[in-house]
Formats: sequence, structure tokens, C-alpha cells
Amino acid sequence: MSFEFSRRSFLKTSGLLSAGIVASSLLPDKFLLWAEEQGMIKARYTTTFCEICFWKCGAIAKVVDGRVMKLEGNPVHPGARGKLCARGNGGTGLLYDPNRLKTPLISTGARGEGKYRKATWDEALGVVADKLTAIKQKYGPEAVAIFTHGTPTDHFLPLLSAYGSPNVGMPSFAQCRGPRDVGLELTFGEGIGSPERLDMVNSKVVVLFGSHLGENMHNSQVQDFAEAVGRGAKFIVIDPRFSTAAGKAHTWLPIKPATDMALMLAWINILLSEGLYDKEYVAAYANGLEELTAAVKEYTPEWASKETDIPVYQIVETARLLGKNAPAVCIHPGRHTTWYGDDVQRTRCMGILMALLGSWGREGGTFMATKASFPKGAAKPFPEPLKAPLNLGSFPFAGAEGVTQAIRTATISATPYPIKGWFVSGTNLLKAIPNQKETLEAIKNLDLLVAVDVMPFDTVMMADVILPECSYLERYDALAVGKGKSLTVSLRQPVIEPLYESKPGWWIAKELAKRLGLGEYYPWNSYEDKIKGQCASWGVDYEELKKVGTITIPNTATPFITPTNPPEFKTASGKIELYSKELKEKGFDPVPRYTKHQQPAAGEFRLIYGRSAVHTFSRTTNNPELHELYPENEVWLNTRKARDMGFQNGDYVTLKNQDGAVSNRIKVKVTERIREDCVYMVHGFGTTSKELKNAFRKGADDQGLITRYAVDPICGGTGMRVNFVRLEKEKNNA
Ligand SMILES: Nc1nc2c(c(=O)[nH]1)N[C@H]1C(S)=C(S)[C@@H](COP(=O)(O)OP(=O)(O)OC[C@H]3O[C@@H](n4cnc5c(=O)[nH]c(N)nc54)[C@H](O)[C@@H]3O)O[C@H]1N2
Ligand SMILES: Nc1nc2c(c(=O)[nH]1)N[C@H]1C(S)=C(S)[C@@H](COP(=O)(O)OP(=O)(O)OC[C@H]3O[C@@H](n4cnc5c(=O)[nH]c(N)nc54)[C@H](O)[C@@H]3O)O[C@H]1N2
Ligand code: SF4
Ligand SMILES: [Mo]
Repeated sequence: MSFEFSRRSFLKTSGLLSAGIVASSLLPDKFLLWAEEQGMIKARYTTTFCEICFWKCGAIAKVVDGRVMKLEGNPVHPGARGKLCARGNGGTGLLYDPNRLKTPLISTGARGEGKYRKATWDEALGVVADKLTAIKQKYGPEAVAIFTHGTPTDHFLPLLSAYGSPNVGMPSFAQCRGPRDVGLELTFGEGIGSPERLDMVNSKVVVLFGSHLGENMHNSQVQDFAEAVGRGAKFIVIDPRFSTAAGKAHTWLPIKPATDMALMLAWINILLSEGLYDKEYVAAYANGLEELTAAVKEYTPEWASKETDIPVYQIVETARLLGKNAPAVCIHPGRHTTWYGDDVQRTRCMGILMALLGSWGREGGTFMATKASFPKGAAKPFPEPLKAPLNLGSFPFAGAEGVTQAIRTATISATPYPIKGWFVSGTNLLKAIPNQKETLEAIKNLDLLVAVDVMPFDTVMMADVILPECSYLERYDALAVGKGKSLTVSLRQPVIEPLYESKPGWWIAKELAKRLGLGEYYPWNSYEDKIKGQCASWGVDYEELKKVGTITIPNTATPFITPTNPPEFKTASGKIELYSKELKEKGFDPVPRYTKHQQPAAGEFRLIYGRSAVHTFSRTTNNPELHELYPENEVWLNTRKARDMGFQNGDYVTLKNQDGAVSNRIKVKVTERIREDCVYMVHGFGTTSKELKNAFRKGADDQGLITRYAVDPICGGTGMRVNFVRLEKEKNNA
């Protein structure tokens, strides 16, 4: 028998393990391979893609005797490159989680009481359809809103559109990427995409504001990060916390939280005043250099140093490092960017830096998306809603993903018209949107709350009817079209049949549509038929796709600006907007201007949060495999502060915020790796759902302490790092 690792691949694996990436050569698999070679077992391999987060990594499932034994990264998938992150490997933990939703459930108690009875699909779907019909008759279709995240969106958003409501809210906008996407769109006419089109592997310098890569575990991005570090690229990491990425950095700038724009504006000023910008690029492609130069004059390194706590010499040195290495400088524009309420303007600063360095569309900076696309098929048009949408609030630059909390506000106030039904699929609103009290108040006003989910998380346990979706390993979903360097298409197909009575999202949507008289919007028998038809019209060989999982369409990459491949900026002026007329017209600063934010009072700490490499938000906290790796979160507290306050590493405390909200108990992690003015915790813990046997009341919920949020008036993003907490000894310290 052979258990030998190749030494090279082992070294590569063990290095990445600490960052959360697990490669394919782990022992149990070797054992399985050996047993397979001996003819002792017969394994079946099926391709699919992951849904533990939204990077959609291509995966290969190994099934022995009807049981999924292992998930591997698909070597031909650009997001996976043969590897899955620890969370992706833990997908089997979701599949076999004993606490999964197993049958449809109908509430028998008051909303939120957690009392349910089992129901058949026919009954549960019938109840939902009847209530949706009643709401439509009484209030109109616009009175139902959908909240959704991930692939369920592809099935349920069309259902809502067919029903006649425009009110959609995805936390991926107003609680996540919204400000970044809008900031870049206003500057370059397009966003950076997901996966972000960063050419980090060719960068000489990479700048990370927050962006805690290595904890933020988006697979290929972390692989690029590791490769860039290995190649000697210089990382400038700006973070009040010594993150995993800071540990690999050339320069770590432990910035005072909420002051990043001061550093960026000073950098812009230095690049301009020292002539360290790409004059040719700016002259050819950008508008508004004069206005920008005048506006940033006041932002001197000395001023920025006072704001940020970063020494003047470091501000100047880092600016010069950027200028001298341009254009091979990657300014990561971030992903979770809803921080302080001026987040579009912070992203505008990053965009302006990219423009001055000439790094947008250039090697080592960002690359351009493929211009190729698949033809759009003909589909039955949706009815025009009769009432104006409520999901954009009063935010002029909010987009198609909607503003979750605008729907919540309208649900509470019932103005300009009432919202009476929430359809929730693949999102845990109580954990995702700040101020849980408001969410609960809105839920109280509803006639119907339906949840389509795999697990009984907090928001699901508020629903009147719970529809159990099978996990991503048991279903077809929409083809994933990737528009990175090249055009790609990936298939999700069932690896095993659905367990229990769970059903795929496409089936649930189609059955509901049928009962609502909207069956013609789902004009196929099975989802596989739909996908096959799409492949045929796209010229993609479906049988081949089934086998390999991902197909990259050849000759579709045009990543960098060249004389024959000029950039196209879809802004109002057709150029990069250093000065934004669009913003000016709507009454906002056309060039970013610094705003000061409140800092903590004595005895208080700013609450900041982020990711664990082995968890995704709340959704993995009960996953037996991942729970074992990191069962509860900790609150990071600076060593000196801990000493002054008498806290030891591992003590349990509770956190109380400025509005009196108190957290569940949480362990203190005493560390030099954080500034003295803030505390940090991993998001997603402290669930209140008793059905989750591993996760129930483990760790503390950051969202419970985020009672206050700073809304970005440009796009509606909810800045969530504006709360302050005090630490109190837990009474029953274990
Ligand atoms: N493992 C794992 N990876 C994930 C996810 C997951 O759930 N789990 N989720 C994915 C998703 S959807 C997203 S949006 C991303 C989110 O991940 P990121 O986009 O990286 O989120 P950030 O908020 O930038 O990063 C948090 C870091 O910001 C620092 N920080 C806090 N306040 C400030 C400040 O004022 N200034 C600066 N400069 N830094 C500050 C914190 O100390 C922390 O290190 O992660 C993605 N990757
Ligand atoms: N305080 C605070 N708030 C945040 C963040 C933070 O760091 N701190 N992060 C923000 C960010 S960046 C984001 S992107 C959002 C994320 O917000 P959400 O996407 O709402 O995050 P989750 O907590 O993972 O909730 C996911 C829900 O989807 C369910 N689910 C998982 N897989 C499936 C599936 O295949 N089908 C169906 N139907 N359901 C499924 C899970 O069981 C769970 O109930 O939260 C935002 N809100
Ligand atoms: S990054 Fe990890 S969790 Fe996210 S899709 Fe890829 S393997 Fe899955
Ligand atoms: Mo996100």
C-alpha cells in the first residue's frame, strides 16, 4: 500500500493549512484511494460547485456506497484550482448535520415561539399559496417582499417578479458590497466583480484596507495572496488589528478605526504634489484632475497623522512606495465595505488612487472582465408592478439588489403602502441586518413569513411556514457564469439524492408558481431540462460539462489595456471620474471630503468584527465539522487594557453597548494584536435557535450589539462599526 505524500505538495499544503486552505493530499483520502485501488470499495466522482460561501468554487464529490466521503477542489475551476478552503471541505458537515430541516413545518404557536408541526409538501405549499393570494387581493402584489442571498435567488426572485412585486432585498448590497460597487461604478463606470478582478499575482505592491485575507477565505483570492507573498510582493496592510494578512506585510499600519479616508486623501495629495502619478494614463483616461488637486491640498501628511495615529514618515514613505511601483500596485477595494456610513466616498478614494497609479486595467493592478457573454434566452416578460418600489429607499444610487433595511422600514411604517409578506430564502436577516429590534418589529406586522432554508437558523425559526430546501450537494441550480479573465460556465448537479423530505429550490419555486397560477414562468419539466436547453443555445457541450464541472470558453480573455484593447469607461463622461458630476448633481461631494467620526469615550471600545477562516457568517456555526474547529468566538482585547481591567486570557465576559444591549457570554482573547481603542470578534455566533444543538448560545452575536448604524446617503449601505461596548465580568464565570 502507498501512503506517501509528495514532499512538494505536502509542504505546499501544510503552509496553506494555517490560512485555512486544505489541499487534496490528506490521509483519509489516501486511504480511500488505496482501498479503491485494491478493489475493496467503489467510488463515484461527481462535479458540482460549493455554496458554503459565494465564491462558487468548483468541487468534486467522492461518493462511496451512497455516502459523500470527501469534497475536493476541481482543478479546472478558476476559483478553486484544485483546492477547497476548510469551509468548502466541510460541506459534508452541512449535508449530514443532524439538525437539518427535514420536512415542511407549519407554525402552531405565536410567531417566534418555535412551535411547529410537520406538514406534507402539498399542505405547506398550499398554505403559502393561499396566504400569498390573500395578500395580493387585499393589498396588491407589491405588499410581498423577498429577501434572498446565494443561488436560491435564481429560483425565487423570478417567482416574486411573476407575482408582481419589485421589492427585493439582498444583504449582499446594503450590508456588504454596495458602497464598493457604487463607488467604483461612479469612478470607472463598472464594479470590480465577484470574484474581484485583482491581478495580485503580478503586483509589486498590494494595499489592504481591512480586507483580512487569510481570515476572509475567498479561495483563489487567498491563493493569489499566498503566491504574491511568496514572490516577494510588498503588502501594506492597514488594520487596527494585526490580522493574518498583517503578519505577511511589509508594512502594517495600525490605523485608528474610522479614519482610513484621511490616509487615502493624504496619499492622493502626496502622489499629486510629488508628481508620482501616471501622467499619461490620467491625461488619456481621466477627468477632473484640477478639481481633485485643489480639493486634496488641505490633506497634508501632518494632518492625516493626527487623524490616523500613523507617523508622518510612514504616510509619506508608503505613498512613495505606491508611486514608484505604479502601475503594478493593487489597491484592494474591499468587499464588506459598510463600515462608517461614508463608505461610497472611501471607495471613491481607492478608485482615485487606482486611477492616479494607472493600475485599473493594468498588469499587477486590476484586470478587465471578458467582453464575451452567452446569449440571453427569450423568457416570458414579468408584469409591470403598479406601485413604485420601496426597496430602494431614498438612495439615488441603490441598485437591483435593493436595500434590505428600506423594506424593513416600510414594513414597520406601512407607508407609502403596507408590506405584509416576507419571503426569505438563504439569508439569516436577524444576523445580517443591524438593529434586531427593528427586524423583530417589522416581522410582527406581517401576515406571512415564509422561509426556504436548509437549517433552522434564527430567522427561519420566526417563520409561519418553513420549506426545507435540500443542500447544494443534492440539487441542480442555475448554471454559474463566470466573467473573470475568461468566460466560464459551471454546473451544479446533485451528488446524491435529497435526504429526508427536503427538495431543491427550483422544485419549490415551480410548485408554488403552479399553485399561484404562474406556472407558465417555469416552462420546463425538470431543471436539468432547462439547463440542457441553455447549454445547447450557448454552444456548450452539456455531457462534457457534467463530466468536467467547468468549461472555460477559449479565446475570451482581453485582460489588460493595450493600443488594440482600449478601456471603455461607462461613466457619464466616458472617462474615469476623479471629479463626479453625477454625485454633484445629486447633492453629494464630487471629490471625496473627510468626515470625522465619533471615537469611544473612556472605558468604551469600538466594536469591530470580521471572519474566521473556518466559518461563513452564521451559516456554518452548527456544522459539526467546522464547529469542532472553532466552536465559539472570542473578543480580542489589548493586553495592556486587559491588565488594567483585571481580565485574564480565557475569562468569560459580557459586552454591553452604548444603548444597553448586552451580549451572550464570550471568552476574552488577550492579545497585543489589537489597538487599545477597539475590541474585535468574529461575526455570526451566539445563535438563539434551540434547534441548533452545536451552536445554540455559543459565543456572542456582534449583530445584537449593533443597535446603531450609519446609513450611507448615497447607496443605503449600513455602516456597522459605529457601536461602542464595555466589558463586564460574566457573573457565572466558568
Ligand atoms: N472565512 C470566511 N471568508 C469570507 C466570508 C466568511 O463568512 N468567512 N465572507 C465573505 C464575504 S461575503 C465578505 S463581504 C468578505 C468580508 O471580508 P473583508 O472584505 O475582508 O471585510 P473587512 O471588513 O474589510 O475586514 C475585516 C477587517 O477589517 C478590520 N477593520 C475594522 N475596522 C477597521 C477600520 O476602521 N479600518 C481598517 N483599515 N480596518 C478595519 C478588522 O480588524 C478586520 O481585520 O469575506 C468573504 N470571505
Ligand atoms: N454584524 C454583522 N453583520 C453582517 C456582517 C458582519 O460581518 N457583521 N456581514 C455582512 C455580509 S458581508 C454579508 S454578505 C451578509 C450575509 O448575510 P446572510 O447571507 O444572511 O448570512 P448567513 O448568516 O450565512 O445566513 C444564511 C442563511 O442561509 C441559509 N442557507 C445556507 N445554505 C442554503 C441553501 O443552500 N439554501 C437555502 N435556501 N438556504 C441556505 C443558512 O442556513 C442561513 O439561514 O451579512 C452581513 N451582515
Ligand atoms: S471559498 Fe471555500 S466556502 Fe467559499 S465557495 Fe470556495 S470552497 Fe466553498
Ligand atoms: Mo459579504
